[in-house]
Amino acid sequence: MLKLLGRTSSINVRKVLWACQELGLPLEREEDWGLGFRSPQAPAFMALNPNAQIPVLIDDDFVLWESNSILRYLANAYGGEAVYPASVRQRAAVDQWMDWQAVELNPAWSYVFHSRVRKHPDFQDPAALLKGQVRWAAAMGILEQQLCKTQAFVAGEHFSLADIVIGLSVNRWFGTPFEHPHFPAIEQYYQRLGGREAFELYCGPGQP
Ligand SMILES: N[C@@H](CCC(=O)N[C@@H](CS)C(=O)NCC(=O)O)C(=O)O
Repeated sequence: MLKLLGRTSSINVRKVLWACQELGLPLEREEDWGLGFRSPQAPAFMALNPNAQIPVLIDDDFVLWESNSILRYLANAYGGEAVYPASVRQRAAVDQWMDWQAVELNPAWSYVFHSRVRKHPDFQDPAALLKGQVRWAAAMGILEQQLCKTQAFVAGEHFSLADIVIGLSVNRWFGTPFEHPHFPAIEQYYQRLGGREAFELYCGPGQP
């Protein structure tokens, strides 16, 4: 049985939950790790992930961290070709958008999210907040262009792992209160994802 460590309020934990739902994989979850629960700095947790971060996946004696790597592992190990295509180029496109989410988009929202959602006292500088909003919107502008091209999903006409990580990121965009620029293709994409069962479970009000 697959086991997942991490609180469901974490966007990175919800990536794994969404992927398991798409792949029809049963999952046992240890809720009480992360912000508001047991600290991932605990030696028992750090023995699993030295970064002291959630999520961590345990599959028998195999331990894996980094949410996007976990998604790729699940698709590779459990017949996920429908969401992680075998074709080298199609797969590379999925990887590209997953990596972009992790290294470009995720850092772009950091200040605004900590300020407006977490309401962290260290993230309340108005100039830095404005700068963060501009940076986040610029990254979302890149996504808008891509969705204008595909008119469907992030890496093309079919739903893929990239849509799990980008879908949750778009959900965070709409769930973070500030004046958003209007991105029609992203709005349509968000509605398109709304037809999926996992989206109803892991996105939406109260789960930015
Ligand atoms: N690159 C990592 C980032 C993981 C990450 O930032 N996890 C956050 C939650 S989203 C965390 O562990 N926060 C500390 C905590 O909840 O105590 C991944 O994608 O798995």
